[in-house]
Amino acid sequence: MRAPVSGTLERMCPLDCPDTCSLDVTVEEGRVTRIDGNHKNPLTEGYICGKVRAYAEHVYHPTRLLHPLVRELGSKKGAASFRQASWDEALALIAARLRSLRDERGGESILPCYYGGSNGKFTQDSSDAALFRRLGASKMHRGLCAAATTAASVGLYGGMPGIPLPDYAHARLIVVWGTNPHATGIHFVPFVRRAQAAGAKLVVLDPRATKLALASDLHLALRPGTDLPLALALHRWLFETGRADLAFLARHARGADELRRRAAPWTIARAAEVCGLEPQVIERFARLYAETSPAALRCGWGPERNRNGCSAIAAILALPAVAGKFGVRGGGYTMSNGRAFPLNPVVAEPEPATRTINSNQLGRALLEQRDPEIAALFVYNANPLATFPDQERVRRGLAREDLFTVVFDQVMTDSARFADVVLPATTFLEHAELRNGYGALALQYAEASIEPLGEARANYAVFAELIERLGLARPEDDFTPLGMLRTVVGSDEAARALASDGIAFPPCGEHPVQFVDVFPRTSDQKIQLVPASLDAEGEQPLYAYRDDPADARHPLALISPATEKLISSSLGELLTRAQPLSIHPDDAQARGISEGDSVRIWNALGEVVTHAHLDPRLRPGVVQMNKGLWSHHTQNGATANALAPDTLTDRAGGACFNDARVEVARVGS
Ligand SMILES: Nc1nc2c(c(=O)[nH]1)N[C@H]1C(S)=C(S)[C@@H](COP(=O)(O)OP(=O)(O)OC[C@H]3O[C@@H](n4cnc5c(=O)[nH]c(N)nc54)[C@H](O)[C@@H]3O)O[C@H]1N2
Ligand SMILES: Nc1nc2c(c(=O)[nH]1)N[C@H]1C(S)=C(S)[C@@H](COP(=O)(O)OP(=O)(O)OC[C@H]3O[C@@H](n4cnc5c(=O)[nH]c(N)nc54)[C@H](O)[C@@H]3O)O[C@H]1N2
Ligand code: SF4
Ligand SMILES: [Mo]
Repeated sequence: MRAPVSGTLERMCPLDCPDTCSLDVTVEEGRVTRIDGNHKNPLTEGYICGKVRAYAEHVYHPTRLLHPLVRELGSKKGAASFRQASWDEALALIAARLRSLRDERGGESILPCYYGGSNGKFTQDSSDAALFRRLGASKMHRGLCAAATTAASVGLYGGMPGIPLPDYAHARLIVVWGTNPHATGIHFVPFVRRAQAAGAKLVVLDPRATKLALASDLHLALRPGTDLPLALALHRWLFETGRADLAFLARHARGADELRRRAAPWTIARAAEVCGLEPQVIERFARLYAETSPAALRCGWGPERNRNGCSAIAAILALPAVAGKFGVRGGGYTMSNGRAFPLNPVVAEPEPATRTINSNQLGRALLEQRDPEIAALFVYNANPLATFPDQERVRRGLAREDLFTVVFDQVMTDSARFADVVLPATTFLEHAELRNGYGALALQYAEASIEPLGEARANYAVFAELIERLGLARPEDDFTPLGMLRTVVGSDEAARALASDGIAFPPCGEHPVQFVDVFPRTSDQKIQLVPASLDAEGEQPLYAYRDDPADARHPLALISPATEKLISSSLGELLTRAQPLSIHPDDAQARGISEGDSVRIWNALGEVVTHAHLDPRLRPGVVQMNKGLWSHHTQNGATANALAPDTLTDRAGGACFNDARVEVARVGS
């Protein structure tokens, strides 16, 4: 199917963002000239973020990969010294290497490396999954993001749809817990404002004074990683003061007594000390939450990115149950809405019983894994050097001369520089995609807006061709967009409707009320406040608090939240200015650091050199460098990820980026 040459096309944005905007893409003579929001997905309300309005700059950027590339003979890994190759040569080379490794060392010597947050159903877990399953490759656990939040929300509620974001306008109290929607999901902000205009109160829990925190009635600037004791103290207080909704719990939940027992050690005074807050502030929050309805809790991903991540999210999501906040419009919680649609996977064949490597420990796996050693790494839908923890270890792993690395991407990323073969990928404007929102309650299908640039190809086509070349094709395979659409939605009729309308809403409708229209999708439709499987999984029981990892030599907590300029590391080529370390003026003064000074930030894992920005909105003791930075953003090419440990959350194998503990000094002092 050829893309139209001119016109304004109804499309959607599949980038890793809760909002999944519906777009108007204007194409003139085969070139994208304008991208804006429309109203098709109601959450979009006709506007979009600056990143996607300017997305054509990414599509047509000079660093865009337009042809396959093969590493120059004799050049060093990481030197980015490539020669242009044909698709036929590149794919023949890859297929030959994958085949010989599978035959000689076993399929587990091959590791696919992806996260796929900006990819929909067509470009992640489609023909790529079929290829790697049929090769018997090692599997990758997607631990980078949402592993802990998913385990907690599925464990407690079976992935029940959350409060639709527009329904926050009906709340009398909004709790924004560890998310910064001004950067990470802008369409939520107006609903908060509308509620506030109608008299609702706003509470924000974040170590930084975000824009929403500055506009809030109560800001709890807790220490990073201490959400768990705070939430447990709220539970204890609710039970102790007779404000727990025992009738609701008896009817709709299991494990309330056990949760109460596990929360018992956490008095407000003790939590206040651990969280670094005044006890009165926590008590004020507790009262406000207990006494106000409807109360809506928007939980973000900030609380999951540390050693207590999974327990913390579970304890937070248990609050509306214990406080009896469900059953009214604007009451309950929202985490991810990614499970609102019952959808089939593109590839249903079972995963082989091969080993699983956690993406958070990629560097360690590349350097230390044996029996068999990882001999081929196939990177796509990810930029591991920029986004995975323990960057120096990842770098040493990618620098292995005996590792065969393929990087399939749209632009020359830091990771792609380490490849043996680079493959050029299409952007969402050049391929078809099907995307299920994780904030928006909508499923959207969009065809390509323009022809692929240069020789760029879509994931589904490239992996399907590798399947063919390796002789792994099966008669039932259909990795064409319409074939995959049919598989995912389950019938020709539903596929035709989606292909012509471009959008569908979930069976629960656009405005479900929790415990009226939607219920827990657990086996008995009850909330599991202490899910047995989660409880059994960790080294310690669920809700056991693990202490701050700081030591005397590394006293500062380094957090790396999202910036409005990037999506994870995507679009990093467009951000050309150096990026700072943000530090509180008190912490700066104690170290003789002034605005703009070059500073060294280090711990046992690595070191970053960049300039300092003094920011009084940070909690003292907390420093910040944004997530997703590239090597060109700092003076020594290292980023926050060089300081992020490859340790895991208490269960679910999640990332602990915000457990980085560091010291900072002025360069030259
Ligand atoms: N512009 C833009 N939008 C994005 C992204 C992006 O990179 N750029 N990324 C997308 C992706 S992949 C995701 S997962 C989402 C993430 O969306 P958010 O949940 O908003 O994620 P973060 O920016 O990582 O963190 C949110 C807030 O948590 C705070 N925080 C850090 N540690 C803690 C803690 O221990 N407890 C509490 N309570 N707060 C803490 C941070 O200061 C930050 O303000 O956004 C998506 N949207
Ligand atoms: N320090 C720190 N690091 C973090 C985090 C943090 O909080 N702190 N948070 C993490 C989070 S929330 C996430 S989700 C991860 C994300 O980590 P990654 O998944 O690595 O995310 P991106 O940086 O967006 O990388 C996606 C890459 O895939 C490419 N790509 C996009 N679409 C396609 C396609 O169709 N085909 C192919 N072949 N390539 C494509 C993009 O160009 C981009 O280079 O990062 C994590 N990294
Ligand atoms: S990144 Fe988010 S806000 Fe921006 S266009 Fe895409 S879905 Fe909308
Ligand atoms: Mo993420």
